[in-house]
Amino acid sequence: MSENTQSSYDAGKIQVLEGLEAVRKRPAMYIGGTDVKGLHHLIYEVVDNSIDEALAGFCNLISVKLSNDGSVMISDNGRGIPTGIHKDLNKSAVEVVMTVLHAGGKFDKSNYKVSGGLHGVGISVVNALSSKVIIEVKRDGKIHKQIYERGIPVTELEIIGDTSETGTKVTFFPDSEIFPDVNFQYDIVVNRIRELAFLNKGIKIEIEDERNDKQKVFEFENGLIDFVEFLNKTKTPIHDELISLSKESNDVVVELAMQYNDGYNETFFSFVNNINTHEGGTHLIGFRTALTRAVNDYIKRKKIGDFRLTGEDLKEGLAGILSVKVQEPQFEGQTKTKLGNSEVKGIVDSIVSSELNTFFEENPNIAKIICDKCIMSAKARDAARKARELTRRKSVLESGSLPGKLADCQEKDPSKCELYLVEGDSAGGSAKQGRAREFQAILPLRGKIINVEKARFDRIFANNEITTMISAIGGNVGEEFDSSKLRYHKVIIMTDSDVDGNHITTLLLTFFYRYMRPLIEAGYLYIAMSPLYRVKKDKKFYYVQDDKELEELFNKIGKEGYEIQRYKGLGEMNPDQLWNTTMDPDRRMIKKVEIDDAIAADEIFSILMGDKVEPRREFIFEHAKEAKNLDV
Ligand code: 0RA
Repeated sequence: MSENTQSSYDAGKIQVLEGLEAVRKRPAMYIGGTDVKGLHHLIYEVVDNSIDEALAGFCNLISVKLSNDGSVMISDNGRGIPTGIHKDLNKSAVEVVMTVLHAGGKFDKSNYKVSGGLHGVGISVVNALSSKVIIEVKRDGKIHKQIYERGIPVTELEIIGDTSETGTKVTFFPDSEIFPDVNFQYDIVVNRIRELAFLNKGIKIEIEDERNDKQKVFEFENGLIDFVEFLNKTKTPIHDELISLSKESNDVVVELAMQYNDGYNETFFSFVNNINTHEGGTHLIGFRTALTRAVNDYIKRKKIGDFRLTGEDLKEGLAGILSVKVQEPQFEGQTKTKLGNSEVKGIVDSIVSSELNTFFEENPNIAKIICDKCIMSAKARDAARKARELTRRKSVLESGSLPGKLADCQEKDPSKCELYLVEGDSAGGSAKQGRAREFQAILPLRGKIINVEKARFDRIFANNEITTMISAIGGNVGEEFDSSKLRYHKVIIMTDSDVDGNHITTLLLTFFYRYMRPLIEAGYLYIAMSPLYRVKKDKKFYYVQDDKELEELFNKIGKEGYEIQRYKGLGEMNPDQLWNTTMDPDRRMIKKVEIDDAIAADEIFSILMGDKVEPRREFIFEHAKEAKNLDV
């Protein structure tokens, strides 16, 4: 090795170490965080590389295995990472991919890389954040293997056998020095892998969980069409044939599948380069513009009536997926899930417009069904608006006055204020007496809360409990939601821990999910965990949430000389007890409501609260162990 090569080699080595060290110091910058989400991101990062290989046309099988020893193995039948020495960096291409940040593009720039745009940082980040990685490459007739620890190679790239196959296999152990919890959850991985299989038709993706002996295989011949059928599985479609298209223009691939159902909610998800664009963006605007215009034009052309529909009118009962693939996506927004590329709007608009016009002309029956549905939605919206205007004076919603049932707090700064939504008058009374009135407000809910999954907004907003809640919380609902008008930054659902209580909690969660989702996304919605038992021993009180905790307490304090009280409901607690157990910020347990996976959440709410019985039975059967108290 010449002196010159030696020094550039060392320089390269130092750069690699600095790069990997940076990843270990600030993992959040590369994978978003070290929570459960960040942990699972490691799997997606590797799988994305295999998906890229498949999209380039060289791979059609990807396997993921969650193993007993805590590792994850991801293998594919692609070309295999090149094993030859990279001239500039003086090491094998495998080692470059494994140790250099953003090495992906260093090989063939011609490659059409679309997956993994969100973080898209590459396998080197997974390597840096794993206590150990084993990589095996089958290529050029040989099996090559190398081992890394915390990003640093501990063996050479060795040839360990012969093979006639090609492919890449990555096995990694997430580093417990980085991740507080290194337990992978089968359901989370399954949901993402299913989604990837829907979005990239023809790729077979297998998952196996050795720890619980579970496995699944996903392969969808019809891609997005299968995806929309999956979304509508828990609903009742109003036309048989789906609308679908797949077109490319100016290097942007646009794919769409949609189908209306008889429900009132929209179940529409948009993706850019396989990433769920929760915050929407130019592609979604292009789609909505085209859909609204196509339906309005059809209504006019066929003289169906004198209506001018808005984008809102077209959402009712719409299930669909819009998936675009863009060469250089610009992600914006708070969570970097909003597409910013302005050129994409026009491209999607023009493709969707021309395809929809053709579809409507060729399928007049379906076109008519969709127009009728949207017109009905527009009429209901119009009637609701007129009714509101007539009763404006009386309406709590618009008068700006607060509901009489609300016991408000003294503090006015929303970031310091809490609102307890309390089941029943008796618990409401105790909560009003027991609370810290400076910053805690109480709203007792006594009437029936409407099931928003089965009603249109006109009926929903005629429901007393719903309107009082909306005016107490401030910030409005739906399209008009404005977080700057919220009166509390903690809204805490407090119900009994029994069947009725769980039912009310689910009804409230469904309402917040469908009509105030930004409140959940901001992390402002909580569930209070009230205790089931109070144990008294040696003049000390212990509050425990369930039987398991009770067992643990007995292990600690012994099983003799104690008194035990089982709480039947919140109403049985006196104001002091309620404060001590469930409301005192220093002692209470509250659970933040989070939606990690909007598609799974939609499925759960429509299963639990929708009107199809069969999926509900299946769901309860599958989840019976986790949710003994689930009442539907
Ligand atoms: C660099 C270059 C080539 C393929 C890959 C990387 C590659 C990476 C991964 C990661 C997981 N599976 C993968 N499969 C392939 C192109 C190789 C060539 O030109 O033959």
